[in-house]
Amino acid sequence: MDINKLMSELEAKHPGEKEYLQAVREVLLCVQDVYNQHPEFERNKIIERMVEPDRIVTFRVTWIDDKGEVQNNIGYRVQFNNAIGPYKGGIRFHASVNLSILKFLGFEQTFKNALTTLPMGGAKGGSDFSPRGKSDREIMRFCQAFMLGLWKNLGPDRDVPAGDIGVGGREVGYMYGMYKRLVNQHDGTFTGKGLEFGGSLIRPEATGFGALYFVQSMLKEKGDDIKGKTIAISGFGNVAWGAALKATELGAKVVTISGPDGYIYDPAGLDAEKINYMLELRASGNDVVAPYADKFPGSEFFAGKKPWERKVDIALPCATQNELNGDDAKALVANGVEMVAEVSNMGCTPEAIDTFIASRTTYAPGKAVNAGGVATSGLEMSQNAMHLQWSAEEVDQKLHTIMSDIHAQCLKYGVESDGYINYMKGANIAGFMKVAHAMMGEGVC
Ligand code: 2IT
Repeated sequence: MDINKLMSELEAKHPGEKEYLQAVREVLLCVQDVYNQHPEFERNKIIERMVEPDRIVTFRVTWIDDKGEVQNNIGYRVQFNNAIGPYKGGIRFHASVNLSILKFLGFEQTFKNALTTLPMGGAKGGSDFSPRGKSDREIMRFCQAFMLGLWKNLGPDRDVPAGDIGVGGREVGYMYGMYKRLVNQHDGTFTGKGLEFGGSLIRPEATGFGALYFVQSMLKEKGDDIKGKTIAISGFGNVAWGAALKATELGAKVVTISGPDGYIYDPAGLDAEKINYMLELRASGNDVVAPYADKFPGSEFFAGKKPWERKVDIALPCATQNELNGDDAKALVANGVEMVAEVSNMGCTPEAIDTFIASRTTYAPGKAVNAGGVATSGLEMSQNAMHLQWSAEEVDQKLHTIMSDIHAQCLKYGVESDGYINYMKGANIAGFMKVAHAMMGEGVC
């Protein structure tokens, strides 16, 4: 594999798609050695086929706001790879959404879904629509208009979307409701649905819970335990909430959360009331965390800053891509951080990852750490297909098993000669091998 040649060809074909090119480069660097041991991959142009999405659907989303004005947004669905199973992946509503971001997410999703052990291909969708400050009716009208553009490409064995940034249970409900009307079938296409209409117990918690189970596995591997550890979390959405909930339950102390406005430092640590308050902050639709400091004395708000300047044992980026850069990584390492687990997709920049690996800081990538979310989506699909509903205990137990299986896959391919576990390498190779073998088995098509 000639990475420089592959990358310059991709850059020429897709100029300026920086997040997509970043995600591809990371995977290529990790898999090149294994790839070179398989001349049949090269002969079948596996990598050239894998880095290109199967299909991209783009559509205009027109809706009417509360003032009666016509609004236009762009909708996308990137169906990346369905070698392993039907396309599966979330939908993101955020002003920053563009094709590069959705392609990087769809690409990552393909390997992540492979790691879950469940039969799911990779996809991602979304819109540049910003939910910030929108009324409930506006959100509903937007979701319905979005579905009008996308429904024909979906189906339980074709493509099953879910939530992501800006898309939670409410938005999934509005989209699924419209989809159901259009196809005249209640076929479960969408995960993260309400419990009354096919949703799975534990799905809202699953990304954060799964991440903490993965962190527990990593700590156990080092002969360590999570009890008493201090944790910096970024973000305050669904993922940060689930992570804070489980970390606290396991006896760790979460001392930060953050938003686009800055971060909160709460030396006393989050508790049940404070974690619930995250949901209130989110539901306000204002996308800010500053009010936390007014509500909980002893905590402090740092405007325009990121939580990575704090001395903590474990850092859990839970907000968005590239939220932790090289300087942030240096600050964390200088403060003696023991472990960094990306809960957001591609939460760390390449410079940050290099810093962690060079300093032998335990670091794990999003596609391993946050796979519990989509894994539980896979469990929701199974329940829908069987027309039944599992108990929370049953789902949680399966989630546990899947996360330790992912950890084992990382170990299989990620242990370096000095004993350092390179989780990035392990996760990328394990995910890649499964997709590559599936593609080989299905022939050149
Ligand atoms: O990034 C992700 O894995 C998700 N947003 C969840 C995808 C899913 O289909 O549950």
